[in-house]
Amino acid sequence: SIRRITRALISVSDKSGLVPFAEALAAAGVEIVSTGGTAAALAAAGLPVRDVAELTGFPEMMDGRVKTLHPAVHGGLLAIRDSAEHQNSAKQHGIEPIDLLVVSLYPFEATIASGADFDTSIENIDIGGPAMIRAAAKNFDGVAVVVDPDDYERVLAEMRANASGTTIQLRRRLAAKAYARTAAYDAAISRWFAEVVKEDVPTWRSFGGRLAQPLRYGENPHQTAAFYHMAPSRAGVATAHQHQGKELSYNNLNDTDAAFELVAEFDPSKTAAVAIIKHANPCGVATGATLKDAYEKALRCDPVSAFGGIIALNREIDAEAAEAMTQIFTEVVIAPGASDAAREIFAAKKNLRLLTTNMLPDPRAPGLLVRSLAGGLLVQSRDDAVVEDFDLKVVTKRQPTEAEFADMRFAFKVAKHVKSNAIVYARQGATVGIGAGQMSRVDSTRIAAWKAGEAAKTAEIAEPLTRGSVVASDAFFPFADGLIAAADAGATAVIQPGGSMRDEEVIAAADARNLAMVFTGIRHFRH
Ligand code: 93A
Repeated sequence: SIRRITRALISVSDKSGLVPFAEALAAAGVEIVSTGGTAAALAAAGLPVRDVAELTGFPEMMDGRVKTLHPAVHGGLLAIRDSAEHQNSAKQHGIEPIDLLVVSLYPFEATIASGADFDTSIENIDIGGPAMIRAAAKNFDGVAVVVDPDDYERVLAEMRANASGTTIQLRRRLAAKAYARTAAYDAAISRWFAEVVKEDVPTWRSFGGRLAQPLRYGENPHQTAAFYHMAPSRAGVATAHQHQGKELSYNNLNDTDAAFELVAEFDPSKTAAVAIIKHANPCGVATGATLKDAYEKALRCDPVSAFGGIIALNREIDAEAAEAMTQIFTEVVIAPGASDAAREIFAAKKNLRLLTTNMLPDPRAPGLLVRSLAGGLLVQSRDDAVVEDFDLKVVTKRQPTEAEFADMRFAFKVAKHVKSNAIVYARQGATVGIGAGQMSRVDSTRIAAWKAGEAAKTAEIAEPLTRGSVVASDAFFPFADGLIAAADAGATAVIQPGGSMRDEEVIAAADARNLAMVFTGIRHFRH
């Protein structure tokens, strides 16, 4: 619904854009109430303004620490407009409604950035401002809250269009932004304070996490680390139950997450699937009729690397799969569940950590990924693209066979979970060669084929398993060389995003070797 603005409380440290905004409000007949410095700035510009002290009946005191912390202010912000009881209380106590709150907080972030001393930093922690912002945002149904001068024009535009009123849609958006502002503000304060008191692993972390597990160390023993849980929206490592084994380490947790996200790509009602992970990259992934079958196929891809690996499965683990997995040393096993018989088999391996989650995460679910870099955070939506949803375009003269199509989809799914540049050879629902994390695509292609050759030697197979395989590339081949290397290794079909300037050259090279190739139009970089 539309709510008319008749009274605004403006209390801003950042006074940019203040005067023209207040002028427009005054011209629309809005009464303006302000705190000391803001009121002075408005009065100096010749605008009518009421001092907040007049509203509260108290002067600003204690160096301004107490200015707006009063029922006359908070009642005016919090009273529910459509509640007779709230309106009665307001009337009884002489509380006037405030329909618009405009606050810019004490510049705490800028103060610490300037290298201010401890006492100055403390004095720049705003108390009354966040209290008002949170109150107004909670009462978004009746109050518009502005925490950023960039939003002044948006509010004025709505007021012009709605006879001095704002829409519920705008008020909700402003409320969401308001809570983001107070959260970020408190985050900055808590980060600074934790540094001052030198607390390495606080129980609550300013990004909204709660300490779940202090870790012995991080990626390396000289780094400190901890595992924090956020309000979980997906099944995964953070929601898993650990049945046995030592405490998980930082690297274990990271690898287990990579393994479980990968195996969750395979619908357990259609196929069993197993992924073996080392250093956050898969060293073998396979589907199969049973988990044991899938595990043995996955292991064959790179049995040397699989030692000490992390295994994820997409179904409840049965005894025969548990038996197969305990033949070599494994750090962690994660699955939606494990049968009693399987649990008993694992119990004999004291060091193996067994985790179950009850369910698989949905690969199509939305979500945000956050990574830190010096002085900032990179935030992106998770890669929720799933190959079954793509329109695969055949670009070669030869059409892929049904078997090639199935293996191409499988290989592309795996490639999504391999660090770039990623090349995955697959045959009969199993990876047979994986090239990860190389700076050039052609190197990944050659390394994957070379590893397949090594695996064939270990298994005493005459031919590397890349003969008659398909190959997936997480991004386009910039030149024909990578594709030619894959053809030389014995691949008969290629799946890749396409979109290179030299696509025609790459397609011609495929046609010349009778390869079938499809373009996905979707890229799966992962770093
Ligand atoms: O010290 S405070 O936390 N105590 C308060 O009651 C209070 N009310 C508003 N700081 C308070 N404010 C802040 O004062 C506002 O958030 C704003 O940043 C600043 C505006 O002060 P002035 O109008 O005097 O420049």
